[in-house]
Amino acid sequence: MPYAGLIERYREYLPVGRNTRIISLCEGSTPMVLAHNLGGAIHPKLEIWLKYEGLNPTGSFKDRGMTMAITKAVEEGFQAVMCASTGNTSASAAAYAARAGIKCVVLIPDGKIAFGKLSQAMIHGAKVIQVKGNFDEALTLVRRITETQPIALVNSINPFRIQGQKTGAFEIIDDFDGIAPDFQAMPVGNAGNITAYWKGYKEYREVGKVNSLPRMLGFQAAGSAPIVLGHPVEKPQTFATAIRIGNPASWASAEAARDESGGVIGMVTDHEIRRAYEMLAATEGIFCEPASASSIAGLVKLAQNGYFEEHKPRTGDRLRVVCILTGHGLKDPDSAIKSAEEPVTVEPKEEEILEAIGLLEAAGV
Ligand code: AN7
Repeated sequence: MPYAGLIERYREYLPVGRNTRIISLCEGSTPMVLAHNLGGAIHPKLEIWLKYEGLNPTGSFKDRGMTMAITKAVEEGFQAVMCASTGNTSASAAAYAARAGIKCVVLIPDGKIAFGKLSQAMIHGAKVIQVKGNFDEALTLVRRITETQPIALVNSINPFRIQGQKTGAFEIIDDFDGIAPDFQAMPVGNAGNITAYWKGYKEYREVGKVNSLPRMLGFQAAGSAPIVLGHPVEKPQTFATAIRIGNPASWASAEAARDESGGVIGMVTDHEIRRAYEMLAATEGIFCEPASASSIAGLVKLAQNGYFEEHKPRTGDRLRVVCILTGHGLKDPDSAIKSAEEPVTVEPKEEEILEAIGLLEAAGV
């Protein structure tokens, strides 16, 4: 049978019954790409693997949680779901709700979500409401409304979201034949995903699928770094709009993941994120969205600060790092176009094209 999505793959670890109607778009089982150009350049001791979550059906890791959240909302009899979102959650919720045949309402910060994500929520038929405020304010409203209305909340405070997203950790362990990477690096926004991965790793250890656990490395954007600063950020800023979040709902469990794993939650500037974003695209052929590149930017920063010197590889002679590239670059074409060189425009003539690519003399024209 064709691949049927992550609930089928990891059914025994998920709260679904034999008769549960699974709402799936065949998410999960994403590629793990070895960053053979970038790895050594960041630090010779590192072997960096890129878990390309942008290849999920709606282009982000949110689909892992959404297949579970929508499956359970339908099972519980809900006719509508709702979320606040910096973009990807709304795209995913809209798609899975469409597939389930239920309504979806999304609250997004006015003007602060990437265009690809907005287009997804719209085309899948969600009711899109732009709030003149930030994500944190929108989430507060969604929490309040779903407490009294017959609408299921599908943000990551919904425990089924975390259940679905923990399968990312299972896949990593399965890909490496039961050996945990030394480190896992990822962006941190509302902190659901770091919570979910850590839960997944620990559960896999409990059932004997793995003996050791990775150190969790989470990265926030410097303008939106509440966990690093130790207090909420009232007006979060960053061009990586996916993680423009000032008061993460899963703050405490993100700190627990960091502390229990002996990891780090750090911050990276927009400039550092942009460099990492460009480097990944230019040297590995991997196009992720800006927020996702913060994981690479964070590794660069830790390497520069000598962080990896104090650690010994679990296996082999290099430290194995898995970077979670949470969203696809096509989500945010505006950021790519702003980052890269502008195309040239020429007349439809051979010599103009040869000149544009610097081959005019070589061609002897
Ligand atoms: C590409 O869509 O919060 O720390 O509303 O889209 O689990 O929040 C997105 C977050 C990282 C951070 N990378 O994950 C939303 C939303 C991408 C993201 C994060 C998000 P969490």
